[in-house]
Order: sequence, then C-alpha cells, then structure tokens
Amino acid sequence: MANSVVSIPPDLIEIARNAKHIVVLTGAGVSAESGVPTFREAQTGLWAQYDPQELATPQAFQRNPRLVWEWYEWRRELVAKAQPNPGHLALVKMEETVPQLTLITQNVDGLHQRAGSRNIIELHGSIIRTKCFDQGHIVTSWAATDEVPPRCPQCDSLLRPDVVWFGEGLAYDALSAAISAAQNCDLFLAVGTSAIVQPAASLPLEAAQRRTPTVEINPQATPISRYMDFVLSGPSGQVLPELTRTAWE
Ligand code: BJW
Repeated sequence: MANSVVSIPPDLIEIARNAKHIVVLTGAGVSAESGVPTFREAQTGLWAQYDPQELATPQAFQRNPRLVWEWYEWRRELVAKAQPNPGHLALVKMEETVPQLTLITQNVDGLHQRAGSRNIIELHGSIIRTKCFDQGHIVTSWAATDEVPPRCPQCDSLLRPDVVWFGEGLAYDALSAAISAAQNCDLFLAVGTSAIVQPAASLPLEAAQRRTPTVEINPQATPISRYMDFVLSGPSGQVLPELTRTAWE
C-alpha cells in the first residue's frame, strides 16, 4: 500500500507473526470511521454536546427516565444504520489468522459482532439489549404502550439499555475474563480508546507490567501512550488493515 498513513515497524511484524494469543482492546475510535460518534473528542464527541451526568448514570435515569430512554433510542437507530469499517474487518481477519485472539471492547454498538468477530468480551454491555432497572431482567419484547420507557413484563420496573453507566460495576465475568486475557497474552493492542475510563484503561497497563509487547493505535496521544512499546499514530480503519496485511499476507 503505497500511501499508507503509517508504516509498521519490522520488530512488531515479527512479534505479531510469532504471537499465540493476541488481545485487542477497542474503544469508540474504532467505530468513528463507521460514522458512530466517539465520546470525548472536542466538537464531535457525544460528551461535547451532552452531559454524561444527565444521561449515563443510574441517578440520571431515576431523575428523568424518559430523556435517557429517548437518547438511547436515537443512538440505537444511529448504530443500526452504521456499517462495520475496514478496522472492524481487519480484526476479523486477525482472529481467523492467529491461534487465539481475545477482543475486549468498550463499545456498545455491536459492530464487531456484525463484522464477524467471534471471541468478544463486551465490557460496557450492549445498546442493542434491554434490561429492567430494578432486577436486571433481560427483556426482548414488551407490550405496546404509550409509556416511555416501557416496563418489564416480569417485574414491572422501568426498562433501560443494558449498558454500564458511570458508577455501575462491570459484569464480573466479563471483567475477570478481560483481566485474565490481558495477563496471559503475548501481544496487546489498545485501539481507538482515550484510555481514561476505568477499569478498562488499566488493561493495557496489566500487559505492559508483565513486559508483554503493547501497541497503541490512535491518531491522538493518550495517557497510556508513554507506556506502550509501539505507538501507531493514525486511524484504525487504515492502520489495522496495514498491520494485518504486512504481518500475515
Ligand atoms: C480514533 C479514531 C480513529 C478517534 N481510529 N482512534 C479510578 C479513578 C477515577 C475514577 C474511577 C476509577 N475507577 C472507576 C472510576 C469511575 C469511572 C471512571 O473511570 N471515570 C473516569 C471518567 C475517570 N468508572 C466507572 O464508573 C466504571 N464503573 C466502575 O468502575 O465501577 C466501580 C466504581 C465506581 C465508582 C468509583 C470507583 C469504582 C463504569 C464505566 C462505564 C463507562 N460507560 C460509558 C458509557 C457506556 C454506555 C453508552 O455508550 O452510553 O462507556 S462512558 C464512555 O466511555 C463509554 C465508553 O465505552 C467509555 C470509554 O470511551 P472510549 O471508548 O475510550 O471513547 P473516547 O471518546 O473517550 O475516546 C475515543 C478515542 O478514539 C480518542 O482517543 C480518539 O483520539 C480516538 N479516535 N477516531 C482510531 N478513526
């Protein structure tokens, strides 16, 4: 690829070719080229326009469930119209090529699944699933109603998206599997995440502390950049296909 945005260091190509277990942590930046807005980028990020304290906490939902439900309805529609981009597809190819790949995503948009990735840990849930606020019952259908949000057919509490809001714990199984993968891989890639939100942001550091080779793919520097062995500065929709092409084709 003559006009590639970034060239892949030969050392990294060698490490990738020899890797038996690659872990990839993805964030909103991976879906940016699919037209899904990120959170923290100035101008275009969701939090530049909307206050997370009013939309992405359990307290916000209790104060104004209708506002929160409708905001997520809008995002659900946006995500449904989006298509996986070359970055998502390169990760599918990587999974098909390496002996083991664990894809840990903070994204709730389901685009990795739609691209064809299989071994996925969803750390922050899924915007596509719905659960009830009181009991966490997963709900796939509910009676037609004018009430917004609708109510749980099992316990009558209000329905909400099955995502992890600020102040809520991550699912125990998902987090333990993610930590274990980060501690037991031989290459770790952090892609399209600002690496600010905990505990996800600590996963690349778990790998780095064990001297596992680490790579960041992001057009911008982040708080973890200085701990990474390789920083590939560019959009994941270009860098990931270039990495898979140079390492495995
Ligand atoms: C590109 C690109 C391209 C652009 N290619 N890249 C320790 C210290 C301080 C605070 C805490 C702590 N531990 C816990 C907390 C509190 C809190 C937290 O971390 N706060 C921080 C803000 C400081 N964490 C929590 O509350 C978590 N719960 C928890 O830990 O429970 C126990 C506990 C609670 C309270 C205190 C202590 C312990 C839960 C976190 C849940 C996060 N939820 C959200 C919303 C999900 C639902 C929804 O979608 O609405 O998850 S917030 C939002 O941020 C979303 C994302 O998954 C998450 C991460 O964002 P991400 O993916 O990194 O996106 P951006 O926008 O930040 O960055 C995009 C990047 O892409 C940028 O770097 C761009 O440059 C890049 N990019 N184009 C590649 N083409």
